Amino acid sequence: MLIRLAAPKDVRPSDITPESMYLSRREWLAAAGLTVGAIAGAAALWPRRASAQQAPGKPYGLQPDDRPTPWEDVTSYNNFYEFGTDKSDPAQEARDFKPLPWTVQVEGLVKKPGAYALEDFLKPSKLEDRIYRHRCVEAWSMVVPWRGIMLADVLKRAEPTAGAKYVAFTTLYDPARMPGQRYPVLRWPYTEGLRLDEAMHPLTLLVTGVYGRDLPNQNGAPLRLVVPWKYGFKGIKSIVRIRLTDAQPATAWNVSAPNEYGFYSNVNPTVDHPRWSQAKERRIGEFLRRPTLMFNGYADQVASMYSGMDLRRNY
Ligand SMILES: Nc1nc2c(c(=O)[nH]1)N[C@H]1C(S)=C(S)[C@@H](COP(=O)(O)O)O[C@H]1N2
Ligand SMILES: [Mo]
Repeated sequence: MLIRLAAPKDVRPSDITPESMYLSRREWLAAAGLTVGAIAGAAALWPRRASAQQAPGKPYGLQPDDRPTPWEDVTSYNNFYEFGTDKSDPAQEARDFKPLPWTVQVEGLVKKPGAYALEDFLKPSKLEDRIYRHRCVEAWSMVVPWRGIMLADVLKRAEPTAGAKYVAFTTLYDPARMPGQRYPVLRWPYTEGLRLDEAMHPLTLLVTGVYGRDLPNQNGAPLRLVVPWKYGFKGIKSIVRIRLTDAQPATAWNVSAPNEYGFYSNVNPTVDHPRWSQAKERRIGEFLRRPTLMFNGYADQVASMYSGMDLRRNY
């Protein structure tokens, strides 16, 4: 499906990317010695080199040959259908989106429901930098230095009642600000869900930043979910509502194509998508495809949550 949202706008003059904050002292000294002309040309190259070892954050589930994906790729190759269906659309079409002020509603089966300004929602929690693998259902992957808080922290504060079994998430619905919502590509607003134990897992993050900076709009500003052992579409962006429920919630991709996208969507190289294999993945920026790992490399931490479940049926 081809959707033209607007005439392509000029590319913004390239700002210094956040990765440049993590250049080594030697690289900074080298940079200082360069002429103005050389700096302009080299600016695009240094971040690529610097990102490999110097992204902020503690590595989680990484393999020895995993390197953080450059900032440029993380912020220009995106899925965010509210801003267009091409990978390059969100970076263009979301440029003028103003995420603040933002309100997050916590509701449903909790003792302490509430609507919070984003600052108040985040304040009691510890912000952490964590580098995670990121595997899209379309068989590409990245390694991303996220910044965020543990979803468990938010849920505990809301005090789920005994009947709470699932957590449902909803993206902002505002077609005036999210032009992709004027087209029936998915059922809007985008929704996602987790089982309560998955939501409480310490790896599950509510993300507010990438590379130590606030989330760019195209990555789901100002607040998105990241569940590193699941396909990327579980990572719902621009969240306005978190609802505790007793029944399994509807999810946008399951509603649109139930035979292709299930509720669980755990990364699983042995269960193919009906239209392609999930055995391998293309790491953005690399040429050869890599084998996909069970639970995206987080099996030690999460496999026990699914013991006794048929992962072929619960895809
Ligand atoms: N609201 C909303 N959230 C979304 C999507 C979307 O289209 N709308 N796309 C999902 C998909 S398919 C992926 S792979 C990730 C991509 O996140 P990234 O652009 O930060 O890599 O966001 C997910 N969250
Ligand atoms: Mo995806």
